[in-house]
Amino acid sequence: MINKKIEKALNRQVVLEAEASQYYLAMASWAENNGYNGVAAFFYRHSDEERIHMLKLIKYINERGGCAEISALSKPRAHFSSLNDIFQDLLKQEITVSGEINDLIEICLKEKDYTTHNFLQWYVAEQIEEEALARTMLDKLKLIGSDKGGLYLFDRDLSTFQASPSGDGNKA
Ligand code: OFO
Repeated sequence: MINKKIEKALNRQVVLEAEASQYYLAMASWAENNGYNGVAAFFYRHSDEERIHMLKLIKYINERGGCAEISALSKPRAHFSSLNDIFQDLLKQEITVSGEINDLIEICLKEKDYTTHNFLQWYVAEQIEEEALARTMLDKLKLIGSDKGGLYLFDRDLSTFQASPSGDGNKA
């Protein structure tokens, strides 16, 4: 059984994962409307993965005797100036989520909730992967610069690129 502090902290994480899913959906839509269909496919998949992360939390809260809350979400940013802009935002978002996961881990330790602490290790590993991925994409874009051929290939490669190899939430 989780205590109220843990329940509240986990419910906050539900919101963050849901918002991440919405942010990436907005990024996918922008990319699709700007001719980057590969980047759009990447963000549509990433958005789905974040939703799975959210669902995993909801099920955990309920299974452990808590009550998962479904909250209103903030409106995501809809316009971006470039692919670099979008991937900068992706990195920023993932860094924020990593920080929140670390805070959650700290609360678990304070509350001596080792079961939730253990459950959250999957999220810790996931965040490391996702931050690294965003940095790799930014490095690639830096190399490409304004080369149109390079941007074409970048977009094409992303159409089949898995946002996170373990991001389906089922391999935890
Ligand atoms: Fe939910 O994995 Fe990133 O945010």
